[in-house]
Amino acid sequence: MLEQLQQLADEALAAIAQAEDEKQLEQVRVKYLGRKGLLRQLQQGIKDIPAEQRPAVGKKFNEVSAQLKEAFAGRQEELAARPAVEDASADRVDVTLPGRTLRIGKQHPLLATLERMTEIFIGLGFSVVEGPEVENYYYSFEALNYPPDHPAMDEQMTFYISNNVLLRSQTSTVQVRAMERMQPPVRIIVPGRCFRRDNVDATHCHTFYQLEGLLVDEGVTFADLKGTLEAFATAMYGEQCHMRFRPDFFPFTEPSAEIALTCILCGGKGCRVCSHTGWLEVGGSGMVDPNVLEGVGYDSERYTGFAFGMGIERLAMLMHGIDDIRLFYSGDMRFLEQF
Ligand code: 2NM
Repeated sequence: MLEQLQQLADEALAAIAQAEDEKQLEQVRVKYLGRKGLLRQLQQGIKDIPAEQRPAVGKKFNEVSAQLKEAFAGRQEELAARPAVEDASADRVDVTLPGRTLRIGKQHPLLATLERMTEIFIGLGFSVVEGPEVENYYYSFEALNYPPDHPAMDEQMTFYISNNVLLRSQTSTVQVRAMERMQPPVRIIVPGRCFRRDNVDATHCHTFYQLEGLLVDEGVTFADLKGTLEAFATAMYGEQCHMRFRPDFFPFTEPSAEIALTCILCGGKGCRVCSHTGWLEVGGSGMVDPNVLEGVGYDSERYTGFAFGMGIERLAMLMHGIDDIRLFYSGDMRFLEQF
C-alpha cells in the first residue's frame, strides 16, 4: 500500500509539473485529488489492511495529500504569473524554417504526346477538328462503308446507349461530319477519346485516345499519304525513324495499309519491345473509299483522298518506354511525376 501510494504521488507530481495551463492543471487535480480521484480510491483500501499497519499508512496518506495540494497550489501560482509575452512566443513564426513547396501540376504524358503530334500536322497544313464522343449508328458505321454484319464490325464492339446511339470507337465519325460541312480541299486531323468493349490489360483499355487525319482534294495519291506519314515520323522521332506500309483492310479505305515505324527504342536493330522485328505498328491508313466520298456528296471521279489513324497511347508508350497502358489512367503521382 505504501509503495502504491508513493507511486501515485510521483505520478501526480510529474503531471502537475507538466500541466501547461490552468485548464490542464485542473484536470490533473480532479484526476488525483478530486472526490472520486485516484487518492480517494486508494484510501478506501485502508480498511482491508492489518490494523497494526493502518496508522503508518494513514500518516503517509496525509503527507501525500498535503504534498500534492502544495505542489498544485505552487504550479497554479506559476501559471498565473506567467508573463503574457511567453504566451505569444509559443505562436511565434520561425522564419528560418524552409517553406512548404506548392505542388505544381504539369501536362499529362498522353496530352503532351497528342499536342506534339497535333503540332506536326498543323505544320503540314492540317487543321484540328473535334466532334461528339457519343454518336449515332449512321456516322459510326453506315457512312464509313461498313456493310451490315461485316466481320470488320467485330472490332467495333463498343458501348451502346440505345440501338442507334453509341460511344464512338474511332474519330472517323467526326471526319464524316466535317466532310458534310466542307468542300474540298479538306485537310483535317481529329484527335479525341474513343471507346471499345475490350478487356483491360497491359495494352488495351476501354477508353483510349486516337488521332486521325484526312486529306481530300483533286489528284491526291497513295504517294501523298506515304510522304505525309514519313514526314510525320521524321518530325516526331528524328531522321533515323522511317515508315513501313503493309497491306491491311478497313471498310472505309481502299487500298489500306498498316503503318509501322522504325522501333525507336532499338533504332530498328530488333529488341524485346518490337519483338525483334525492328518495326512498331502504330496505326492504319489508306485511300478513302469512293463510297465514303459519295456518301458525303463529293464527286469521287473528281476527288480522291487519304486517311490515317494512330493510337496516342501506343506512340506515348513507345516514346517513353512505358510497358503498361493502365499507368496513364492510374492517377499515380509516382508515375506521372517522371515526365
Ligand atoms: C484509320 C485507318 C484508315 C479513316 C478513314 C476516315 C474517313 F472518314 F475518311 F473515312 N477517317 N479515318 C481511317 C483510315 C482511320 O484508323 C486506324
